[in-house]
Amino acid sequence: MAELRATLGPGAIILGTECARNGKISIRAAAEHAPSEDVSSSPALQNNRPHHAEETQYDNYQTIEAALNFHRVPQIISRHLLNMLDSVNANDAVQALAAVLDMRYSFAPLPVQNTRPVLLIGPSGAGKTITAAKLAARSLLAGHNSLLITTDLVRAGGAEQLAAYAASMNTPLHRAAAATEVPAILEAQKEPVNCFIDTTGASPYNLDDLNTLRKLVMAVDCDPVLVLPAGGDAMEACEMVNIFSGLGARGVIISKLDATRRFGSILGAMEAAAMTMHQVSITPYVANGLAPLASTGLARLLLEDPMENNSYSEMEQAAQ
Ligand SMILES: Nc1nc2c(ncn2[C@@H]2O[C@H](COP(=O)(O)OP(=O)(O)OP(=O)(O)O)[C@@H](O)[C@H]2O)c(=O)[nH]1
Ligand SMILES: [Mg+2]
Repeated sequence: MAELRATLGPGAIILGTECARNGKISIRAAAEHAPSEDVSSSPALQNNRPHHAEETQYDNYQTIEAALNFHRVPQIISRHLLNMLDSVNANDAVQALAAVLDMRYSFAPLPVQNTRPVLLIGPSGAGKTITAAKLAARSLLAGHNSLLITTDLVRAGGAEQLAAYAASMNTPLHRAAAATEVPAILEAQKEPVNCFIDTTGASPYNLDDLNTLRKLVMAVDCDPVLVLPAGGDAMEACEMVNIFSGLGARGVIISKLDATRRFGSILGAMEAAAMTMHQVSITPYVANGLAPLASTGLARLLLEDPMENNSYSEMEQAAQ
C-alpha cells in the first residue's frame, strides 16, 4: 500500500490481486482521484512498464472507472462492468465500454411497425403521453396507419393532452374508461394499425396503481413498454424497473435525456430483470424526439465530457 500510495496518491485502492503459478503476485490498483503528478513517469511504474496492449487496457480501465463514478453508477454495477473489461480487446475506452455493455445488456429499438399494441406505462410525469405521440408520429411518417388510445381519464387534462397531439397529426384517439373497453376498440379497426396506448401514471409502490395496470395488461394482447426519466438514483431506477417488469414490461424508453447530466440510472434500469433498451427521448417536442440508443451510443454518453455534449447532436440526427 505504501508503494501504491507513493505512486497513485493517497486515494489508491487495490481492486484485485492475482497469484501466478510462478509465485509472482500482480496487484491491480486504481486511484479514486487523479494523482497530482503524471503516473506514467513514476519510477515505480517505469520499472514494471506494461506492454502497449496492457497499457491501453489499463488506461481504458481508469477512464471508464472515472466515468462510472461521475455518473454515480453504484459500486455493485460498476465492479461487474470493470471486471468484464478483462475479457475485452479494444483500442479505446468507448470501444471497450461498448463491448462490455453489449455483453451485459440488451439493446433493440422498437420497430416502426408494431406486431401488437404498445402499452406505455411508468411513473407519473415520466413522459408516457408525449412518447405515445412521438411513436404515433414516427409510424405516420413511415406511412403506416396509427391509432392512439388513452386510459388516462382519471386525471384532469390527461386525455386532452393526447387529444391535442392526435388532432395535430390527424390520428384517431379513443378514450377507454376501463381495461375491458380496449379489446373492442382494437377489434373495430378495419385495417391494420400501429396502436399506442397511453396510461395513467402509476407509482411502483402503490398496489392500487399496479393492479389497475395489471388488469390492462391482462385484458389487452399488448407489449408493455416502460417509460422512465433519465436522472435520479440508479438503485431506485433498478427497483422501479423490476416492479414494472413484474407487470410484463420487457423494454424501456428513457425520457428526458436532454435534461440530465448523470446517467447512472440508465445502467440501474438496464440491470433490472432482462430489460431491453428501446429508444431515448431527447426533446419535449413530438418531432424528432426519439433516438435509438445502442451500446456504442451509451458508452459515448457515459464517457464524453458532459460539457461537450457531442452525442446529443448525433442523436438528434438519428432521431425519427
Ligand atoms: N426536456 C424533455 N422534456 C420531456 C421529455 N419527455 C417528456 N418531457 C416533458 O415532461 C413532462 C411530462 O411529460 P408527459 O408526456 O405528460 O408525461 P406522462 O408520463 O404522460 O405524465 P402523467 O400522465 O402525468 O403521468 C412534459 O412537460 C413533457 O414535455 C424529454 O425527452 N425531454
Ligand atoms: Mg400522461
